[in-house]
Amino acid sequence: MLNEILKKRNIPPLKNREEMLQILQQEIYGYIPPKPEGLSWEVQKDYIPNFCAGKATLDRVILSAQMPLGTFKFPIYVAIPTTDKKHPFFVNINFRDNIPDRYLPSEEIVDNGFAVISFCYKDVTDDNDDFTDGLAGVVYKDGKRDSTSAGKIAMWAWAAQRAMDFADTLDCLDGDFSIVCGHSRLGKTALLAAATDERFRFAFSNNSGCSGAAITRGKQGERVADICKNFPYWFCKNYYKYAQNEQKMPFDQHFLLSSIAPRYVYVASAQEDLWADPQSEFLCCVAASKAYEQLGHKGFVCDDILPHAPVCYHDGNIGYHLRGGSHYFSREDWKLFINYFNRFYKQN
Ligand code: GTR
Repeated sequence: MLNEILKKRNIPPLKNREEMLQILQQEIYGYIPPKPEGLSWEVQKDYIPNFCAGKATLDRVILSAQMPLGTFKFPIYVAIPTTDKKHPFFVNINFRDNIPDRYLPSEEIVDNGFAVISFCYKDVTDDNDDFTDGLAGVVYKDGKRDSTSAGKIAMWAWAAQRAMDFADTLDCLDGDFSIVCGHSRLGKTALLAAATDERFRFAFSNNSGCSGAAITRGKQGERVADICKNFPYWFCKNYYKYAQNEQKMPFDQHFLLSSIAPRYVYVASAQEDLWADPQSEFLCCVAASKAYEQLGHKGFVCDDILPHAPVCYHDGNIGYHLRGGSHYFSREDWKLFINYFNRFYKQN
């Protein structure tokens, strides 16, 4: 049944990872800015003393990246459980710099044994069409970009990769169990960060929808024309040509999930989030499964029916859940992802 539904969507066949990454960057997000020529940092220890009743430490770390047109600095927040072991960890791209935040239940996460490195996306570059602000200012001369230059999503993804550079230097973190995550526009960002950086072992995208984890062709709610009208600066300029012209896209969003294979990718949907379209997010998992199977892994293991909340598919390297309720990064999403993660943690 699912194959029949997908066939009607008329999505292009998968290609090899390198080709898909080129297409995704060239046609949707723009090329991620270059790695910095140098990265240094300054640690502000115990930024919040007695964090989580003393179960963790919280430092604020200012990263300084040397970029083509100057040095760019932004803060990250590093919460590490005080237990003496190597911790799996999240790199969380957040809407705000609150710690904890309504989308980031730090104490529950720490209680489950994870460290969390988070940053506020607007500390990287503003969520608007100003390409002179923050990171954009040290990448583009006078804010001018061409058809394949990074949009803002690619810049936020770059920042997640710099947070990973810092994580790589910490002995108390278990580099084999890193997760990049975000919600909505930042869920799209988390997927792109993982697709283009193999150091992320897991990607967890919550309600990422259009131009994220949802198949575009035949989608309900937001389409390329909507997102390019409302948020053109999230993408490269090439993407605009597909507004009202999606059949011409030489890709669909299953390229994004497939570029993460054989690493783990988790797609979380919400029943009432029709703008994101849970069914199209689910179908994207189905369509990406082949990339995993070709690499000898379990891809997406699900029943041959469209999902109804509540449902979890946690058996394969692609995980999925559909919960009740609306567009939100809820504790339930975190809990279900952690259940999924724990099935694979330390197994290999
Ligand atoms: C919406 C946008 C979505 C989603 C969301 C968000 O307005 O249409 O694609 O990303 O914003 O990030 O909250």
